[in-house]
Amino acid sequence: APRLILVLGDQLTPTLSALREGDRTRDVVVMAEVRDEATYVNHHKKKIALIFASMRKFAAALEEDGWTVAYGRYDDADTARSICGELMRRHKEYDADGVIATICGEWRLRQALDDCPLSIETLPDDRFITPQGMFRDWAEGRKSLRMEFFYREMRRKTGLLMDGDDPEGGEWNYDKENRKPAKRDLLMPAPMKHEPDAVTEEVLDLVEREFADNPGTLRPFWFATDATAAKRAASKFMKEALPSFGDYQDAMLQDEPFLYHSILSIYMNVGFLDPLEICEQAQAQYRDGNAPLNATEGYIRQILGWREFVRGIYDLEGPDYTSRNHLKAKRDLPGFYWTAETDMACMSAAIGQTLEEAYAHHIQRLMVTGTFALLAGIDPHQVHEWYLEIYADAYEWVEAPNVIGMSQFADGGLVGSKPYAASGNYIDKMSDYCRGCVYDVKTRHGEGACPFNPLYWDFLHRNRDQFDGNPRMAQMYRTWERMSEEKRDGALSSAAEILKALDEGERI
Ligand code: FAD
Ligand code: DLZ
Ligand code: SF4
Repeated sequence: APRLILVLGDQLTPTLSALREGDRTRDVVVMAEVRDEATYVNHHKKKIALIFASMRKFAAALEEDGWTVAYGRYDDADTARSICGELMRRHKEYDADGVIATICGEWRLRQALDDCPLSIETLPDDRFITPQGMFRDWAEGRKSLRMEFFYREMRRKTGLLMDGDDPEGGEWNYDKENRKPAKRDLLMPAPMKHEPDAVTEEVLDLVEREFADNPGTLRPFWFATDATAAKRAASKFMKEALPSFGDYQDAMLQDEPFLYHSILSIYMNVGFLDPLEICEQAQAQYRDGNAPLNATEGYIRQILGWREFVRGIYDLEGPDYTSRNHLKAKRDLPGFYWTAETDMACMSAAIGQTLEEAYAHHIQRLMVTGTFALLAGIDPHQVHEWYLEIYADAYEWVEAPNVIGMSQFADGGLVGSKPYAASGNYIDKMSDYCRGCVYDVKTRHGEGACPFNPLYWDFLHRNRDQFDGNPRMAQMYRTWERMSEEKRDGALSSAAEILKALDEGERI
């Protein structure tokens, strides 16, 4: 009897462990567009379109390769509601002998498959650079888990940017060179945009019909939906944008959503691009003299370091990670996260492009929408759900450590050693948003003051018992102490007004 080989929407890799284990002359690949996956949060329309179109093309490619694929379409009445339901249906249909799966990324689905009344053999997901078990071994016995030390280990293990036993150029990390504000440039690179073909158009129509009320703009839709197109996008990035990736990594510019970023997370996360190969391509650009070391090291660190590190944290911490709330933040997420209707120019830009493109780059996610939610004391679970919904690259294993951990400090400092709290000054330094804003970034409180300013002090003040002993926060508290009482009171009462306005749904 055939075995069923499960391939999920973010497992679109021909060398997936479950496919390697299967026998194409006998086994049946099961793929399905199911309600449970499409609705466990209200995904951005572009995210659903990306996944469904990519799944359909991947299934067709498998068939061309000689596989039998049992594909359940979303609008087919016979398709089950859940992955387990679909496996059960196909099990009966093919009188199958068990299921082979590659472990899924999210705890939610891992648990659903554990509860599924079928015999499922689960294989490791070796598309990550870290071998299974290595992160756990590395983490064991350490008092704190810092990305930087894990990253060095990964550099040594892979030999990426190594000069014998030493890091290339003598330093492990060139981050301090990567903090330049960007300048407008007519030759700014752009991500490769792909015309939808007939398969994608059919999916776009489906999404328009079935997910009309989901957030985000569906068209124009330009994501790659197969590995060949994704690889072309990667080559374009390596040649055109990587050389400046380092310098402008933390910069933001009005109406420039992409700057020198790669826009490759969407393709790595569905399985089209291999993270190690992408790191090797970046290294080759450096070795060939096409990209400087600070750019190449910075880029490789994001993938070899951060991406692998957060995956390890997610697996280590388990399913309750997303309900952590170390700072006990309880406020509801403001409505403008879904509409971009706010007078704060930075927030309006970051949210607006997110709704349009299902994309924002790291500093926008971290230091604009993330920092605002942190300062305003928004319930981290609501913040987590927003990020999981709204970005085309969002799966819990990568999103949650970034949101719950890095951005909202809701894990109490596991991912980051201090909260990413900052006043408007940071945004002003790294962007041109403040010039076009109704608020004044230089005013600390009172009429017309940039909301980030009083909220920043209010955040420090109300969480003092949490951070007082943190040496990385000492400077901030000393500054607060040195402020006159009048200024401190001014900041706190301005913050109270802003928070009241948020609670009452007033425009800010
Ligand atoms: P580039 O800037 O070109 O970076 C290159 C690659 O490095 C990315 O493609 C990505 O694979 C990897 N990378 C960079 N930073 C991180 C990071 N912190 N964690 C993991 N991988 C990283 N990334 C996701 O893939 N999915 C998410 O849902 C997600 N949610 C985030 C939420 C918050 C609050 C924050 C602060 C970051 C989040 N990130 C997430 C990480 C990062 O912002 C995105 O990976 C990046 O913006 C994707 O765009 P890019 O491909 O142009 O990245
Ligand atoms: C995100 C997503 C969506 C929207 N739809 C599907 C789907 O219909 N079928 C499927 O197999 N996968 C989908 N996915 C990706 C899964 O949610 C993802 O594989 C799990 O969250 C495990 O990481
Ligand atoms: Fe954002 Fe404040 Fe600058 Fe306005 S002034 S763009 S709210 S940081």
